[in-house]
Amino acid sequence: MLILSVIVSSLVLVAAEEYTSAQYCDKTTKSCGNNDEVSYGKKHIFYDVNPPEGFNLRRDVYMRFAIMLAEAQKQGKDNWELVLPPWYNLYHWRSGRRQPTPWNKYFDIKSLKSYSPVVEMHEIFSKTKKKELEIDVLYILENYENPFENGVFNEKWHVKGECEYDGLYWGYNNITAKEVLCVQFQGKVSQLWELIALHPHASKIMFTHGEIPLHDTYGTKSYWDCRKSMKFNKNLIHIAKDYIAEYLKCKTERCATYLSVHWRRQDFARSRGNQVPSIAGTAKQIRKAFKKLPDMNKVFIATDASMSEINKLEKALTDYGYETHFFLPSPSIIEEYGDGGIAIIDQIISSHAAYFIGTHESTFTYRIQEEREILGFESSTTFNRLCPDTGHCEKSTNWLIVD
Ligand SMILES: Nc1nc2c(ncn2[C@@H]2O[C@H](COP(=O)(O)OP(=O)(O)O)[C@@H](O)[C@H]2O)c(=O)[nH]1
Ligand SMILES: *[C@@H]1O[C@H](CO)[C@@H](O)[C@H](O)[C@H]1NC(C)=O
Ligand SMILES: [Mg+2]
Repeated sequence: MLILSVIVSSLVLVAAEEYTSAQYCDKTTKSCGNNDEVSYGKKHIFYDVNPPEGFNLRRDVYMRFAIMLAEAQKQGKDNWELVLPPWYNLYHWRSGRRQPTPWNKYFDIKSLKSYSPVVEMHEIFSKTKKKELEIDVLYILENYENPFENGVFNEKWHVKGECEYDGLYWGYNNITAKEVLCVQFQGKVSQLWELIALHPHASKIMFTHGEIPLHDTYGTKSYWDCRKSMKFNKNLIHIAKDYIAEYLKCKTERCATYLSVHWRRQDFARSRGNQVPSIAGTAKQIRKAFKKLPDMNKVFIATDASMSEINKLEKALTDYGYETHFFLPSPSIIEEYGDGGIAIIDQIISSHAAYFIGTHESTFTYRIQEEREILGFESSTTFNRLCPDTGHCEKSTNWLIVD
């Protein structure tokens, strides 16, 4: 009994000590604890995403973390910053950009920062005195084998123990982790604070598989506030607007001169063949939409299709009498912005069209629809989809903006 109480009280003491030193670390701008580098009083959350996931799902994962940090900040927890994971080796990006790319290439960082405490990786590097950046704790998130135990989805997590990280640290070979833990996780992203609290000394915590934690709330005001802050890099906006003015003859935010289509092909055409239309079927559906838009005959197609598919669709639409446009980047734009930038330009041009038709269940399409909600388009011009040639065609969900 006596022994037990001694153990308990010394545990309490240790915990108290940890608490004070953590407090001290937060306030100082110099080195603290066992951490021999300048941390300017901030702690950092890093994350990465399952490698095969594309750009637009990653934008959604960003929002989960950005909202988590912004909400914490509102509640006075203001010592954490989110490190923007550089873009590296994306599965769909075949040309250009083999180096880890910072977020400012694609987004307006000032605008991101106006919503949530985010920093670029190079800001962290520039404050790191050592040759390597050391993550204190790296959590490898895993799904539970059975998310519906006893038929219910409960929020929970379970640290399985130490394990190995075989990821790429966003393409950098000078990042390491002191401790790597595998943890099963299901539920909302804010539940990650519980994992963070297990390591009061840690100032750099990383999560892999950032796509596993879910939005705390989807489609609420915080969701849209965050979404509105995700403005694109100004140069990309300029390129898109110049194109719209020159080829689509529009100089306003909500154009009345063209219809746009997100025609998702590649892996969608291969693995969801019965959910996407044929080339002829696509042209027919565009013709049907034009019937509702008298006096309009310009169509802009955003697509990841091959050149031969593009030529076939263009021919079919031209035969119907429509003026058909695709954004064909110059070599210098490809060099400067790569496939990621070109995809964003396609998205911006699609966003401003009088009428939009997207691809079912494509996050690329979802992001265009959100942009159109922000621009104030009538939702009937936005939540339209290409249907398969035959069979059932489920209606698009209308994700309406909340101001
Ligand atoms: N330029 C361009 N690229 C596209 C288009 N559609 C898809 N892609 C590329 O394919 C990727 C698809 O992945 P993701 O963004 O996750 O969207 P999802 O797979 O359609 O949900 C995009 O990030 C682009 O790199 C398009 O219309 N234009
Ligand atoms: C790690 O490598 C990258 C790319 O070479 C470099 O920009 C960065 O400064 C390095 N980080 C550190 C802490 O030395
Ligand atoms: Mg995808």
